[in-house]
Amino acid sequence: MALLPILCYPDPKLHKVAKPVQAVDARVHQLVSDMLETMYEAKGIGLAATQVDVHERLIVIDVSEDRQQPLVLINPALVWTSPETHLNEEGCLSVPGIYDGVQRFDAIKVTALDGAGKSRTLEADGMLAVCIQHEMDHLLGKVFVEYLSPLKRNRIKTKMLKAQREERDDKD
Ligand code: K1U
Ligand code: ZN
Repeated sequence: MALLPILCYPDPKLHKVAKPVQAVDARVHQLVSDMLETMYEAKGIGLAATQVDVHERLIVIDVSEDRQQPLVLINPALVWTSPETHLNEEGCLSVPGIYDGVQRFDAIKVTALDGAGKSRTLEADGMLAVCIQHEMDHLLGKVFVEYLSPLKRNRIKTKMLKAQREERDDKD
């Protein structure tokens, strides 16, 4: 197992579009294991492969209270969305310390391969539905701040760059 570095906004690599996973083999099992360890260590409820600079369609999620119910979605596809949407407070491990509202579908249906490569259909609502939509956006190269106004986004970009500069300077 290994902790993977998480890309931070506005890293341009966060905007790469992920390609389908070709085979759920030993390499993918290792990646899933490393991503779960990274997500739990960062206290996140989800993580997309894009965020660890792997541009393949793979996400891990755990929205459970006990943090013992990992969900692995490989090559996820949205097959149904509810007509209703609502505004949700979101955060992102790639944009630390920033939380804002994003409009998401209330309920969704997703098909994907699980960690064993088996085909699954998942119906989700609540936090799970929000998290799946947030992670699937990452696979398309979209970060949640892109739903915000250009003014807010530019402020966030400036704040992130300043924090990254200060972190680099502290290391020197
Ligand atoms: O993709 C990520 O960076 C993970 C992200 C997932 C997410 C959180 C909230 C709404 C949608 C998707 C996080 O886990 S951010 C950290 C976190 O644990 C959290 C933040 C706000 C609300 C709930 C959890
Ligand atoms: Zn995120």
